[in-house]
Amino acid sequence: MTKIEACIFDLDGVIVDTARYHYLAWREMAAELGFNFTIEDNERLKGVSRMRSLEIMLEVGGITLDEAHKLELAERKNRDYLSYIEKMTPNEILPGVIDFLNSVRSKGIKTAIGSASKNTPMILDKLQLTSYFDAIIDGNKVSEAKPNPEVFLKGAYELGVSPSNCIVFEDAAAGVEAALRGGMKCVGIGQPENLPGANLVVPGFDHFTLEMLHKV
Ligand code: B16
Ligand code: MG
Repeated sequence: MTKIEACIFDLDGVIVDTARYHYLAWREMAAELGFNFTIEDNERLKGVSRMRSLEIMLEVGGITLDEAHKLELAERKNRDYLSYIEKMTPNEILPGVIDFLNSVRSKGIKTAIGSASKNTPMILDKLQLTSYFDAIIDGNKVSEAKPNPEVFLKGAYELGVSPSNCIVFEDAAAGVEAALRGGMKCVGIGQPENLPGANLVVPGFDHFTLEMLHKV
């Protein structure tokens, strides 16, 4: 049995459902560009960087643009996304998250965020969750996107815990792969068919307890 000393949480889709706001902003942009961007297409954007998300969205529409134009669109999408995020409140924290954070922290298990999002500090602030984490690694601190394990390895390093004693919670296939490549265990949040390789998949934290942590 592995001794779990740290829990590392992805943000979007694990702590809060920001995926729907990302989707609304990308869908509006696709509509302006003249094509339909479906909720199924949006699955491919989960866990990947802003620029890579734009490239996938343009690929779906069969559109090729130069770098300058892509940068402009990525910035515009982020402004639209932020207009949704600005209105977020702690009520949007996903069910069971606060109880789980409190229970692991009360046992001395460290907690970190490992997210691709450059908006992580603002989102945690809106949710009033910043103080629940001993380390916050986000898209501003990494150079390699998931499935590269950099974001989680930096989290383990900042916490002072060996990767083999960490467990990652992820809602995206790229994130599960990143955790496993980093030598960590991974609990998938969502549907098993979207999260191949995860050691366990649950629909959300209201289906996961402290007791289950040591059995993963
Ligand atoms: P931003 P996570 C990821 O966050 C999202 O899943 C992904 O859809 C998004 O493109 C990425 O953050 C970048 O977000 O535009 O806010 O920097 O799931 O790794 O917490
Ligand atoms: Mg995610």
